[in-house]
Amino acid sequence: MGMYYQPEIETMPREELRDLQLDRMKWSVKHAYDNIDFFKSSFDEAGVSPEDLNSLEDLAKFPFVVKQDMRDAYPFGMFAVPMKDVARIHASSGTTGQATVVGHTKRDLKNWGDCFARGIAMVGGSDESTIQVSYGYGLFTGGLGGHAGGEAMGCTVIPTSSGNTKRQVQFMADCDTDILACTPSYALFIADTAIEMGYDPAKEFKISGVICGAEPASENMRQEIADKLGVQYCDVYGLSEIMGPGVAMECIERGGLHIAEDQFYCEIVDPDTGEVLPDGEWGELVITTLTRECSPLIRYRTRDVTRIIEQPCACGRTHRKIDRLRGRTDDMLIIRGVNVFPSQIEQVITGFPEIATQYQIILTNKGPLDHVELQVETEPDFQIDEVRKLEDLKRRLQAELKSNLQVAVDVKIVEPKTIERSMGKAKRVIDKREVSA
Ligand code: DLL
Repeated sequence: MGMYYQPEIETMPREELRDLQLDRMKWSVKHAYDNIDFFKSSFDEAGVSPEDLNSLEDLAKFPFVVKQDMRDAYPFGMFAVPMKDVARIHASSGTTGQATVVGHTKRDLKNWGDCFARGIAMVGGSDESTIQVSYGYGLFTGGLGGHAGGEAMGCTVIPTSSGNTKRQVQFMADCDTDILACTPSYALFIADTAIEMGYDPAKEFKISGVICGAEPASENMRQEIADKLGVQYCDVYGLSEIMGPGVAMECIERGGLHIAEDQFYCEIVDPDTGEVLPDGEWGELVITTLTRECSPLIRYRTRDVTRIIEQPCACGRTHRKIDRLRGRTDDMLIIRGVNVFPSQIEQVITGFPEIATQYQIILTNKGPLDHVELQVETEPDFQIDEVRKLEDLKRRLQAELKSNLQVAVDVKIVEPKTIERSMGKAKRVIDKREVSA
């Protein structure tokens, strides 16, 4: 077992950890009930009160809170502390509807930094490491979350934020970056840019770890990033409503992300019935914050699909893991009645060495029938002008997609670098379907 950032918490015996969780959960539930009107009315309506919580399992008696509830409370209706104690606010992008605002006290920010710092330790980082934070800074939680983690660990932090990709590469090369934190799509873009600039980052750069999250990445995409940069890949999960990056992070053993269980209690529920599912079953992740002062959330429905993995981890950490995220219940595409996650499409295309990892799905409909176009790029060394080879590639890819997804996909192969690159979360799906009356 290596050196950990907070070993006394991360390797706590499970019984002790559960006791700690229950104490904190009692505090959090009461804190929410006493200080936030929404929780008072929602608990009252469901006929439960904070006194009904006597075991961790009792939490299932409490009602859920969803994103819309937070929107309705915009901007500060769900804050449990007076404004003078609010050190910072963040907001979700709000591309669909009203943004949601989340507040953090000083202590909330400290806990957040500590959570992210555990991930830095998971990729072998220490106070001697240099971390380059290439998540966007601002209302999005990636930049400042990664930044807080680097500072908590005592790293040298390079706050490049996202954008200006050649300069990102230059900093990595010149400042001996050890750890890069950014979205997987941006990590790949940075790696490709470095290669284009004539570097072999896996050999020439000091970098040894990436902390990537904010969007799903297929196994092959992770492998491509790890190979091109020559790094250990740590998947980091989080969401602005609950905190930001650092809710769960992946250690060197892989096979799932350790939940920061001293800070968050996770349940998996059936997305349709809301019933709590046993460990190991796939369903929707529901999170309860255990320590948050400004924006406590009791049973927040994330819409993210995963499962809990309970076997002990060889790294020594006792915090349970969630499996890598499959996608969101609301990202799931229903194409001709079939459920399809964009990540399934990604998994298929990354199995074709001739095809680059960038892709875009364009959905249209003619009458009642959905039409799916998948745009993919060839790798730069593929002879795209050889028509027969191209036709053959297209046919094989279409067949593979059809057998994996059970849906016909119209593949359009385009030249390298045609599809727009993302410096944050990639936009994989363009849905132009008109809803029929
Ligand atoms: O994306 C926070 C974050 C920043 C996480 C940087 C990791 C790294 P939001 O913008 O609120 O917050 O989006 C949260 O992104 O509900 C998931 O659907 C998705 N997501 C986050 N991390 C992962 C991951 C940030 N590791 C939403 N794998 C979440 C897959 C992820 N999806």
